[in-house]
Amino acid sequence: VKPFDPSDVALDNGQFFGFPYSWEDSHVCILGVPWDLTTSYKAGTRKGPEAILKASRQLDFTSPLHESPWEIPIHTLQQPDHWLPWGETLRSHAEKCMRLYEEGRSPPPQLLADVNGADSTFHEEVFSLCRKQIEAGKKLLVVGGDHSVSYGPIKALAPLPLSVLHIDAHADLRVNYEGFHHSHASIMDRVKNFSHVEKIVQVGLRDVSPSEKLVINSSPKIRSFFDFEVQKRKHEGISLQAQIRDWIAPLGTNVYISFDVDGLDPKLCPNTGTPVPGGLSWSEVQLLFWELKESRRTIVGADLVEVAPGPGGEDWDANVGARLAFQLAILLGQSTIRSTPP
Ligand SMILES: [Mn+2]
Repeated sequence: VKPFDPSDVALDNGQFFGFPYSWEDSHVCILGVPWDLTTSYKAGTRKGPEAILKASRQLDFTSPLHESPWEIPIHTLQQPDHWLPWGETLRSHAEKCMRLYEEGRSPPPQLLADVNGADSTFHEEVFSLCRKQIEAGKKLLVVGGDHSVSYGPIKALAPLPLSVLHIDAHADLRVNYEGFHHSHASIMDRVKNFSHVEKIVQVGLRDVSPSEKLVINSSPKIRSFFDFEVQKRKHEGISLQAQIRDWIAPLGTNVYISFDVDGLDPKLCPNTGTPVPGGLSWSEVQLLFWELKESRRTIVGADLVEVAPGPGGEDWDANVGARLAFQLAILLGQSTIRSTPP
């Protein structure tokens, strides 16, 4: 076998970035979770993992975050074959429920209960798979899928005390959005209720409901940095670097990054489920990653969600997603678990 050459053409070997590392040798594992049952506006994020995997072979492997990131043993896990067809069948039932809600009617309780039951079974399956990886000492990057897929990997890190850095246009703090227990729009409500999650820091927010605003204002676990406030402070002369340090300050030693791509400017993710104008620019996210590394927090897990290819298979969103996935994997690979606070 030829040794891995990071300047050579990437292999189509089923692994993210065409990396050659086996599970046994890996420190970081990537799991694609092609699931988007409850995406209310535009579906397609279930096609995210495959599109990102494909785009990831075009990357160049230098990064300000690491001297030789291609040497980080990153392995791609085989995702169970039944996930995609299962999700597609369930999605048709979920869509029926959503249509009825939009017409101001309620779906048959049994239909909704069936969708929620199967959805919960699925997320527990993701959890078990994640748990196995964590017990084997692997750091895990989950690639969605809609934002509901964060449930398994965050739950699987218990009882490790966690701070969640949540990058998103939305607060995702709705309780049971549209009757779905595992809605993408209520994932942070679920996460907030995990006892091992000590803090949630939200960045990029700009589409928040009045009820979510009440939750933010009344929950000591949550610190939210609204996009408008960030831009306003920038114009008042407070540097983004100073502001990013304010975002990182409330985070404890162990940080989980939950990255909804719609936290970014929608020109970087035009096909995501619920795009919103405004948001972080590409260079702002690079600075955030840099400051996170400099902060010496331990990145214990991460997910990248809501990336969707275009309806005709356009790969721009996946191209951006692959670069984000690479940087998240580097952040996971370069921090080791430490017992002392930063
Ligand atoms: Mn979002």
